Amino acid sequence: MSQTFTSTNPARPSEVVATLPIHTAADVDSAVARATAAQRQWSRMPVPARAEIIAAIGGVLTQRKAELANLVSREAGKILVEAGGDVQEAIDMAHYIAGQGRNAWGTVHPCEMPNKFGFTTRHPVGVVGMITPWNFPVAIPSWKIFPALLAGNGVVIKPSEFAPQCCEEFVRACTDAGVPEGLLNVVHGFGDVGAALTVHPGVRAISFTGSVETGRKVASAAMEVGPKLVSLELGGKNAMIVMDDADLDLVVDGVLFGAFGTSGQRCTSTSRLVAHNAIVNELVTRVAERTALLQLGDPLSATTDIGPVVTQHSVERIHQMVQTAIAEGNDLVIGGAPAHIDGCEGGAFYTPTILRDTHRNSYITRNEVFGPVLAVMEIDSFDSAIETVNDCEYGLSSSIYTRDVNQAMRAVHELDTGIVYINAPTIGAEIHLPFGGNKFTGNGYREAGSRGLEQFSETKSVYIDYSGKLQKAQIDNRDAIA
Ligand code: UN1
Repeated sequence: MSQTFTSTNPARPSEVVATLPIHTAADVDSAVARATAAQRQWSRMPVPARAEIIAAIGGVLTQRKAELANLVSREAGKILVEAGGDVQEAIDMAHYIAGQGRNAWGTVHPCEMPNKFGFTTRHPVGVVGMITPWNFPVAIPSWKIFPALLAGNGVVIKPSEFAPQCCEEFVRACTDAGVPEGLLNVVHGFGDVGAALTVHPGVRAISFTGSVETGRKVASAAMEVGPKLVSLELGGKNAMIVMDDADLDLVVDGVLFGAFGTSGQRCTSTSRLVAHNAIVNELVTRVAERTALLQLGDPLSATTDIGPVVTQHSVERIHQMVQTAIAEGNDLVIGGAPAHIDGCEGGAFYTPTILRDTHRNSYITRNEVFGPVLAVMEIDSFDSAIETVNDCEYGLSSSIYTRDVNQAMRAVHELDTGIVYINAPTIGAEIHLPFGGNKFTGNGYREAGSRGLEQFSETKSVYIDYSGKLQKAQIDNRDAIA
């Protein structure tokens, strides 16, 4: 009988959501063996046939959307509309990836010499190991699992111990829709299970989403035993620029959603507000007024705007970071305290928090909080805004509010982030565009969109010579021309 652990409701920790096994390295071994055995057959199926199964998963998820959203809300603490969005993102991903199964699978190229041409095609890597976070417990597994399956791989996924049941139910939807037995496996537990998966010789690619600290360990451990493809999707310290010509009504709505949506626990959450000094006072006043009206509470209740953060430990960490900012001289505008909610005993609630007078070297503008905390910085020009945003070790998402199209387009070129929004907050990426970032945010891969298959497939370049003679590249064609 294996040992077990429980996942609990962040809003009411006494409520156990699920009890799951703590898997061991031996369980990881069997999961990889099952995936390896099933992958052979799967990789021989035509890509459009694999795509049809992924489309069917989209159908099952659609039928189960309400039920799954309820689980996401109870296990990850998201308010219901956002929990529905999490599931919807996986549905969108299923249909997008299914479509890619009937799309180009490579490129065709003319060759240097007559009667010869070249093309590229994709091949599966084999078995892919995935380590996923709790903050998008359905969407993020879908970004990884669907392209990995389409590319012809087997999968072993280790979800976060804080949202394991969401992954279980997601994988159940996949197998109910026709994913063959053994191809897609879940292992549960803590860091040592992720570590066993990372270094497993049968795992040819590792796809990790989480903190920079763990990402570093995953990458170095994987490369020690490599060769492996390692794709990392790590932190962010996303900034929103507000210029003096911005539509402030629009900005206020955008700040509230970007900074406090999902309790600030998206990799893409707006955590720096880089505001022009001509409008900063009015903007902060208006955002603070609206923040004061936000209802913190049970995420299952329709009147709640902001749910809990993931754990009590997270509350303590966030509070510690806010205290450090205040001790450094930053001005607390609103929030800055854990909260108690009636009917949610022991719930992990933190009040939405705004800090002012922060600058480029402040602790709070350089470190990812992963909670509802916004640091306001003042700038006096477009150039200083860009410099301020780019002076950061992360490069995931950024945004600019301006009515000046020239300024907006310059920002697109100059912001050093993988995602840029114009007149919208830093969150809300759609799955048919590549998702990911620069600098410490990742290692060059992108998830979803046209590049989503890259981390799960190898490109093969093929040359076909039908001239019936030996043709020497770089040599014969030159002779012919001379
Ligand atoms: C994440 O925070 O890890 O762009 C993913 C967004 C969502 C995905 C966020 N569609 O905000």
